[in-house]
Amino acid sequence: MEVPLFFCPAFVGIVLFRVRHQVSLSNSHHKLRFAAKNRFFLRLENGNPFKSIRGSFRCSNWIENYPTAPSITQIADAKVIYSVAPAMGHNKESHPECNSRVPAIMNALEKMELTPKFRGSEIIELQSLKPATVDDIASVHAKAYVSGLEKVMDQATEKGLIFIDGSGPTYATATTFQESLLAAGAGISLIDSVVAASKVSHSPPVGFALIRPPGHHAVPKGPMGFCVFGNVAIAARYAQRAHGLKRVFIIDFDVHHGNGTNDAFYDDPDIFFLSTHQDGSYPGTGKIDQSGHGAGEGATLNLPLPGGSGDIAMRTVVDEVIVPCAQRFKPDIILVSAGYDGHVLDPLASLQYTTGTYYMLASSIKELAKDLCGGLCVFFLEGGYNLSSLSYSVADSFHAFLGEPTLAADFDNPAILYEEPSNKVKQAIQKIKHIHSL
Ligand SMILES: *[C@@H]1O[C@H](CO)[C@@H](O)[C@H](O)[C@H]1NC(C)=O
Ligand SMILES: CC(=O)N[C@H]1CO[C@H](CO)[C@@H](O)[C@@H]1O
Ligand SMILES: [Zn+2]
Repeated sequence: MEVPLFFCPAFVGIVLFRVRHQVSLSNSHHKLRFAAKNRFFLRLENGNPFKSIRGSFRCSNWIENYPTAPSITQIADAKVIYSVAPAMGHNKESHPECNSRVPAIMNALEKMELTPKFRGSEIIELQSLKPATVDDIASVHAKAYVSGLEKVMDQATEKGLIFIDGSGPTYATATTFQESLLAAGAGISLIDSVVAASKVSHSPPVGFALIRPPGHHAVPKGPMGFCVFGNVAIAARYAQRAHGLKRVFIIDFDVHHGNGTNDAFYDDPDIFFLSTHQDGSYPGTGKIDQSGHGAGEGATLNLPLPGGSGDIAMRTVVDEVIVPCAQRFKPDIILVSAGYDGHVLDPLASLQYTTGTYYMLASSIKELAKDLCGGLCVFFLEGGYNLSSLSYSVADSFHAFLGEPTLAADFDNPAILYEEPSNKVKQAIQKIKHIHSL
């Protein structure tokens, strides 16, 4: 295999080069083969490979000329800033968490004219991404896990694909370690950008990290449920450490419970974790009475919603739970674990959110950040496994960030919806309001 990305100490200064990434792997049982069509564009500077790489990564469809990094004024004038880390080498055939997810989103953004090419200064793609450092990752995960994962990369290279023990099956390939560092780094870079923009503007752009592998199930001591590193949790710690943003409010609307994020901050009063998820879905954690521990008592809110809950339920949750809870907490920044697997068309769960629900969430959370923390807000891609509902929902979230009307009516088919379990939803909301005195 050929991944000549990280060992070019001879390059001095900044060099732009292109690599065709091609891997073919086999073991005695299966032959695994793929030739990722993506190309890596890396700028290498002299020195330690891990510290010196500024890798900007794009899939071949969107290759254009590279402008120099946007200035702070340019970022401050934008309404959306996104980063792309699609982890093309981290893939398993017919696995829902596959490498076509981010390209599908990019195609939809392109088709709906929601890229910088069509929107000029309103939408910026952050192209100079740094992988997260081991220290960044170790702010959330055990160092032994990080070094252990790096070590098993040899085995993954040899076998093509491995499953990591005890991880509620999470696969790894030869590139998983590096690509997971890049995903976490793509989130961190957005934190830097929106914070810098907020110093010169009262309405900095909303950030969106279009990254994988996802992160919210990854627990401090290991990977779990398709997730390798807790991207949102790592970004929360980074925001505190690098920018003095002490109080972080994390909203997780993925259909599954973000148990990794939950565990990372369970006894931390400064990081509020609020998760809505389908009751009884993977991994079965996030019960309504799990509300934090010790000094962090009350700074975790878990709201399991009954199967079939949809747009009406989520609108009520926003008004009666998310908004009052954030207002009371008074965050310095809002981070979002944005999973799109609660969509009615998603194959992995059975909630009934629609494109319109995701537009409403994006728009409400953006307003909340504007009211409470100078507009500081970054979304992180988590789940979402129907490529079309995933990509249209992300695109319509962009419309919300731009302050433009929703196009949900073009995508949503009300005929496939059935009646929401409104009594059960009402009971769950009453109960959570009681537990958290909302
Ligand atoms: C995704 O949604 C489309 C409708 O937009 C549907 O035709 C397709 O079967 C769905 N795919 C999966 C994997 O659920
Ligand atoms: C909140 C919670 O129950 N978290 C669990 C997430 O999964 C890990 C690994 O199985 C458990 O150790 C945690 O207790
Ligand atoms: Zn999920």
